[in-house]
Amino acid sequence: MGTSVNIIEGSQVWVEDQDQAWLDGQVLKITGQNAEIDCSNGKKVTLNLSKIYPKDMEAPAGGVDDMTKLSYLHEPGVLQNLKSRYELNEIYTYTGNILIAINPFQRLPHIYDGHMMQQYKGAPFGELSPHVFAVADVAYSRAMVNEGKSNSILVSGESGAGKTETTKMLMRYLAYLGGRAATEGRTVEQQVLESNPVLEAFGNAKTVRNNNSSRFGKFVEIQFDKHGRISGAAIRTYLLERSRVCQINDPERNYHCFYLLCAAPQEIEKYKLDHPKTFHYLNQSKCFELVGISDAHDYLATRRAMDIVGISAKEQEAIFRVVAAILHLGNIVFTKGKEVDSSVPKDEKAKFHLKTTAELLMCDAVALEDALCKRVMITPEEVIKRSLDPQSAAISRDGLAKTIYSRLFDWLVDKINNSIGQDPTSKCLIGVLDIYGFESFKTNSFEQFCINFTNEKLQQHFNQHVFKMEQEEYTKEQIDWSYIEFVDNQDVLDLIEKKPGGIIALLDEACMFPKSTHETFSNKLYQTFKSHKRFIKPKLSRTDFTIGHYAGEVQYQSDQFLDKNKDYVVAEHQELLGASKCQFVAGLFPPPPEETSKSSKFSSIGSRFKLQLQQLMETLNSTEPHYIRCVKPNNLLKPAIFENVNIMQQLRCGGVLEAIRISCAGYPTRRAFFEFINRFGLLAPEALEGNYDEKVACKRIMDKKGLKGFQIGKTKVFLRAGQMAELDARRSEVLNNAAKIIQRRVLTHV
Ligand code: AD9
Ligand code: MG
Repeated sequence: MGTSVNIIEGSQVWVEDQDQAWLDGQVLKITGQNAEIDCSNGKKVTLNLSKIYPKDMEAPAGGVDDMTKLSYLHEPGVLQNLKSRYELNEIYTYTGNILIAINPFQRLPHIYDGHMMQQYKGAPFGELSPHVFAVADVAYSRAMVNEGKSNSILVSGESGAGKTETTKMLMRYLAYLGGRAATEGRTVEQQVLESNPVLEAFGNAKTVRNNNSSRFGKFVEIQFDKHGRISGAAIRTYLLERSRVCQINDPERNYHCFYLLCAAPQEIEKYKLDHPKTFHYLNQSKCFELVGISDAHDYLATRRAMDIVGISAKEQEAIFRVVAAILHLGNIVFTKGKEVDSSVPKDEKAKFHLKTTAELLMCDAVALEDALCKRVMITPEEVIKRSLDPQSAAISRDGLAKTIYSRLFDWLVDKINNSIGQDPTSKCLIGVLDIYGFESFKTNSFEQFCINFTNEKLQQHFNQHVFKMEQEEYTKEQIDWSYIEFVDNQDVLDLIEKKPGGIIALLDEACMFPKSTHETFSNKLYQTFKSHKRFIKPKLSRTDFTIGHYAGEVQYQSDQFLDKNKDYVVAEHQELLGASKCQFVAGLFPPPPEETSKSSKFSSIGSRFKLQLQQLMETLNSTEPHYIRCVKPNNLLKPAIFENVNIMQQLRCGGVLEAIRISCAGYPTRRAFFEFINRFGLLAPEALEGNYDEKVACKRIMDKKGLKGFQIGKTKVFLRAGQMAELDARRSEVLNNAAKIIQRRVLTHV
């Protein structure tokens, strides 16, 4: 994107800066390829011309609502534009068809109210200020006009960037467009909307990045009938974080539902509950309450939402009974038993929790203890019951808690889907995707691996789409353009998902082979991908591996990969709960399907996830996509703080810069003929004499200035990156000279 020919002494420019990402300043002196710059913060720096970018001095103070309107499409220009808009609480900006949304971290007045919805309804795209409603409106009208072509809205961004809030806004707007006049009873759109609080109560938790972080991915498909009314919906969820149920870090929280239940006075006695600090699954962190949130209030709100989505009172009772049972289960602490390597509940308290858990799950207490503390071993000769030591018993207990919880979550999703109902005749669908963004932490495990895999998939989809849109614009203007290269991430995807031989396949192999450890698994990776461009073996570790993702390198710790990839339920647990006297609990543990062969029994989280993603991509590929990129302006979760470096990084990861790069590789700046002539006519006044043809005049201006590679379309001039800046530089020379001449004249007259 760099252009330097147009930078002269006195030019206003942007220079790269470690702390601020970009600093503005003025060029003092140019010596050869180096420029000395006086930065606005007082710093003086000398940099190679290729490292500095011209600053657009004519950019409007409040920014432009679409990046493609920027004269200079480069990183600092993009950042400056977002910043000046954010200062005015303009949180939405387009980059062509992509909507960038910067989290305001405060309720902005009126921007989502009924009046706003009314305004956006049917308004041509781009006529009103950028908004989520505008994106939803395009999706809806395209879907309705173009019957048979589904639309999807893909919302992405890092944790806390505002994906879920944005998704809810989109759903509200679609419900408004496709809703019926208020009638008695539940309507489909009401059910669709109320599915959100239910899923959030069970699938969201406070993390350090977001007080209401979704710990699962979600694709909601809203179906419309031929009159444009919502007629059904389907919710698909992805990869709920299971480990959180029994392990949390300070100052995070477990899933909201646990705290909601402990705060409900009417339930405490029934389920023998107490303050969250008395439960092991909750007290590993000292955070119990959330500022500004009443768990007791949210409990009632969740129950109301459950009513609306069609979960019966009896089912609700069972759901919360299971939630309580998980809390009690976590408090069953083990100690060594009489025999070697055996375990028993530690004390009276542990026995109380064991008994309570069994009561709530309606299963036999002795059978529960056995299921936790013993394992049945089947050898060719006999069947023996082996005892587990206290540590293994605790692992067994946590495994049970995770299985129950994730099945409960899946049950809720199924129930909501069944109760809302599908419209098999619907030809018009709008899908909304709210899925975790790229993650790179200090330690990265299997979850990050899956999440980043998802993002690679979506990134490929995004690139291909942006690319296609560019091409379409060029075709429309009938200009020829040769194929422009863009960075394809197919090589990373192959590394991860190729069958056979990709990381997921190798992981599955390792999981099937009883003697594997994470060491043998890592070694296998090192051998296999020794010369893979995207795979790196870190120097200081013998089991970590690094993947060069499109958004940056991530180093993964392999030690829990095998365990986390294995997807099986301990047979004893299955048997115990399958026999529960509570129909609801037993229903969560249906008898496993008859095994046909040993190998078909093996199922892994990684492979299942890969399959789910494949299906998602197939769905998305059959839709017309719309993209919303959410950006988190700071890590303090506070309004009005705009952290340059942080935001730049997200624009990079979200592919916004890549989209800009793709566009820069072609003809990033377009100007209608008359606009172009108004601005640059003075560079070739002779071209504008008499009755001139606009098209010819534009070409003459360009030719006179010796510019090459541009294109003249049907209505617009298409400029290569940097050409606009160059024309501007020539233009200011002309203006300066004119000013000097006038000045001289004035002086000589005095
Ligand atoms: V995560 O990956 O699920 O951890 P999200 O979903 O991207 O994350 P979320 O939508 O939950 O983030 O937004 C985080 C918080 O930012 C919300 O709880 C709000 O307090 C705040 N937020 C986000 N968007 C808006 C908005 N448009 N207006 C006001 C907002 N506040
Ligand atoms: Mg979320």
